[in-house]
Amino acid sequence: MTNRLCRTSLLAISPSVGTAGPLSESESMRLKDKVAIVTGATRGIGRAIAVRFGQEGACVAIVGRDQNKGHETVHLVEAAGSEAIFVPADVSDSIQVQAMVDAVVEHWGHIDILVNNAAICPFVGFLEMPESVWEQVLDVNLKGYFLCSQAVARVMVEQGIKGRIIAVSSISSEFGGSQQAHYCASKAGINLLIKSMAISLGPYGITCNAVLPGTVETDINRDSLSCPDVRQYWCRRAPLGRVGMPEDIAGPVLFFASDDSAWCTGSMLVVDGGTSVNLQ
Ligand code: RM4
Repeated sequence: MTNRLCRTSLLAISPSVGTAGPLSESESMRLKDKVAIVTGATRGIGRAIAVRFGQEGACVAIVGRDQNKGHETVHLVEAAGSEAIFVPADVSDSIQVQAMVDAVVEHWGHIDILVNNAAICPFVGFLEMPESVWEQVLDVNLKGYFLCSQAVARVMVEQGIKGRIIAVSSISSEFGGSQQAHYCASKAGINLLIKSMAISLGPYGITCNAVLPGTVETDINRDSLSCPDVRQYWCRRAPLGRVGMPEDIAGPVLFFASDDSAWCTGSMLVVDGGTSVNLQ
């Protein structure tokens, strides 16, 4: 009797629990029928997130500037069993961002999840850094996250959707880098942007969280990781003994996109193989 009561109350709390026994494939999909936007999804971490979301049943808008690579990601999401569209946009341009959000709403009717991921990092020393490069990095990385979040949050609030906004930040938001003062500053700004948004959007049931990756095998890091000494350095620094793969970041982002993180907002989740706790 106690057990039955327990189960009844569990079912009442969580409609997704369903019947006892193993979940069917569609029931176990954590983002079934959700609509997600992933910026910078033409490659790297963004692409891995888009594919993972597709595997979990989400319809995914692939946002980026490279049409060929964007369509490649669309096909990967489709091969994972879901729907995707490529929506070209430069996230640092408010007109293009609004057009992108309008296109997603027109296509699928609503937006449940936004993953801010599009970012650049042209490595350059502080003393040599031109003002234009500083501005470009801050525009794409920080202003881009603001513009996309604001445009998507306005739709979520208007439609009464208790959505999820996730930022791919970086451990560079907490630690400096000699060749990336602009990038570190932009990522630190992203963390406080997300925390502030968590406060503003919490009353609407919208959660805002950040994932902070360490060094990941992507195009941004390709040149530096092609140097065996640099690669070895990062592998030694990480207690888990390796650099990250884009797929290592997709799981933690999925957590913040899913109902499993219902009571998380303003959270900063470091995903770096332990690199940043290994200082001594
Ligand atoms: C990462 C991490 C790496 C850096 C890249 C660009 O998040 O901080 O060390 O090379 O960003």
